[in-house]
Amino acid sequence: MSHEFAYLTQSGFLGAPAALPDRPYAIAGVAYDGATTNRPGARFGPAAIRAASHMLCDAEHDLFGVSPREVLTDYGDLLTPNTSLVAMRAALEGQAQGLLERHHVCWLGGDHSITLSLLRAYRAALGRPLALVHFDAHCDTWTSHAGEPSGHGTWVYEALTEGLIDARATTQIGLRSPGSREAREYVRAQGGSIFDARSLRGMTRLADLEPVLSDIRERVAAGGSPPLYLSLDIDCLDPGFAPGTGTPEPAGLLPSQVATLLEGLIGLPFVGMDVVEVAPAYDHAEQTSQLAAYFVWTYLCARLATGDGLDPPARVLGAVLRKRMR
Ligand SMILES: [Mn+2]
Repeated sequence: MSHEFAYLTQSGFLGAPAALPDRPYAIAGVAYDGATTNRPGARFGPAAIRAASHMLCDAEHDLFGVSPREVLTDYGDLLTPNTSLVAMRAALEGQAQGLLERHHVCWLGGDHSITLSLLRAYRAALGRPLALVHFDAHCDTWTSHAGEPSGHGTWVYEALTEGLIDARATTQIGLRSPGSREAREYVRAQGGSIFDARSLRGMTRLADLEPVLSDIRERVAAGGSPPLYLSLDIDCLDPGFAPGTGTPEPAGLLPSQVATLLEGLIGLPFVGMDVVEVAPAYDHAEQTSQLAAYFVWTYLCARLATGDGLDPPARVLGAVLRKRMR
């Protein structure tokens, strides 16, 4: 059976087959949107991102020259109730830990509240705080969710408070939403780094964006190379490119800026990533889900091409992967 035919008959991300425990990389959906503050619908994000990924065909990357198709499996959407945030988290954290101990996982949201559960699972599995690269229009360091303790805009604050991430090894990119200065600059006040959207206007070449990449590299090195997690809220992009999201903020990043940064983030100890807040009901021509799929694919190809991200917790030997790449 040719790959092309197999791809047409598989519904997983990039046509990946379901639930193969020996494959090093995995996709898992978290179809929860009960913690959104504005427009709901991100529960349909994972399905839309998977469908959009099929546009990438054989998935061979034009820069990295690799395809993740033969090393990828897709677990579908995890069994999480849409009843309450507490119930979702209780269901998600155990499933997430089981998957991330076996695979290098890309998680498809869902709203951004899922990331706190994922970071808790990584922190428990790894035994140390993580470094974080966080693309978003929003700081997500608010201390309450309309009077409740947790929502989709509080997870960075909670992750810092719980010691899940190392503030000095945390970088936020694309921030621009309204909010108090205290919330917007919280990560910087804790010792982390913020490249807001205004500071990146007009910076489209790799050379322009090199200071962002250098800052991340220096922070990870200074922290003793902690495991690095990428959380990519699709609303980091300008809504002209990515309208299909719950809390759009004008004057955002360009897709090419995000792609350049993802391509440049090689040689770093990544352990996983998520892309969140894709809400297909507000999308046009599937452009938001296509960008989300493109970014997950870019991330996977960067890891695969460079051998990043094969350290624990993924119980996968680099030799297995290199054999598959030959
Ligand atoms: Mn956001």
